[in-house]
Amino acid sequence: FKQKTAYEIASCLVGSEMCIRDSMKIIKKISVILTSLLISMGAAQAETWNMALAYGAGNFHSANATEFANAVTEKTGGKLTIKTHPGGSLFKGGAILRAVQTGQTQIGERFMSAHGSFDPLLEVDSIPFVAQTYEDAQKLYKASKPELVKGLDEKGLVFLYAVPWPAQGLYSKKAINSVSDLKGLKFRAYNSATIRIAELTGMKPTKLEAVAISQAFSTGMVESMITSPTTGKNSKIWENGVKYFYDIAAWFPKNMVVVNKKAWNKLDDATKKIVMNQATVAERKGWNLSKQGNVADKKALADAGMVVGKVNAALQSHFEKTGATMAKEWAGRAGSRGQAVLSAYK
Ligand code: PCA
Repeated sequence: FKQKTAYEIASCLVGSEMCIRDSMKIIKKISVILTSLLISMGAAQAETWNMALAYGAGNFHSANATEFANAVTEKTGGKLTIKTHPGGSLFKGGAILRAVQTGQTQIGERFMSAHGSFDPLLEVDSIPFVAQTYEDAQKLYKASKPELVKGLDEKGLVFLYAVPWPAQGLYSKKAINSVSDLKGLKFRAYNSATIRIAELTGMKPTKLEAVAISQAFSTGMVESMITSPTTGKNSKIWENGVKYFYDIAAWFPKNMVVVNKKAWNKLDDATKKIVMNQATVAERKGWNLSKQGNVADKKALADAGMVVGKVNAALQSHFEKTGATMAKEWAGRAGSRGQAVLSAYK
């Protein structure tokens, strides 16, 4: 068909009579060829997704996400290229979920428990003392995942995978030996749960993204925080006058990777399958990296000269009471969905 049309076009160029006679027919054939060419180009059209990451390139979540992105790009033969943008360079942490939801970018990783107003279930992994080991964190994840995925789906987001941070502990410039040592401390918070802990223990919270930690401590804007040994290590927190890390292992909050649903629906089934398979791989790798960091990064704090230890019994029970209050408050916000998730976990 193409050869014949080419011959007809050529005969037009030399001004044959056939061309003049059949010009309409030939134009139609040319348009059929052009259209089919365009359609086949469209089907093979490569998609590029920009992946917004809040944490620095050296962070294990970002490194894991970059491996995931590269694996998808490679395994789809470039049909779907994912480019990562670490350190909040595309969108700041607090803006990522909304940016993905509204399609300003196609994919992003976000700290789940900072979005209780989006869905209270996203906060389930930050209720203090509910899950204090990786094993329990995994169980809580399993129990909450179906409901979480559903909640995100209803809001136009496709869930890919979630990875926990190492256990959350208390950092402070000065030693904390009693409940009264907490009073009035300028405290860096990262979600509603950490703001609430500060309120219930008499500290003064300021909510800040992880990328702002070093500066906030060095300028004296804050003097304590609760986060992982990893985030303390990545912020070289000892360089900003922070001497103490209390390993209370209060909870294991997670980051999740989500995709804009419209962008997702543009993919063909084979590509979707590759993305989901690589998400499973990334989730497994991420949990292992987190476990390794939970040990190695605590050691790094100690190696840098920080005092790494536990809080005393009176403080421990004070934090546990605070946790119990917060669990009740959360149950009130999360309603029957939350109740169902917690009973499944238990
Ligand atoms: N690091 C992040 C969230 C939890 C963590 O361990 C932060 O401090 O913002």
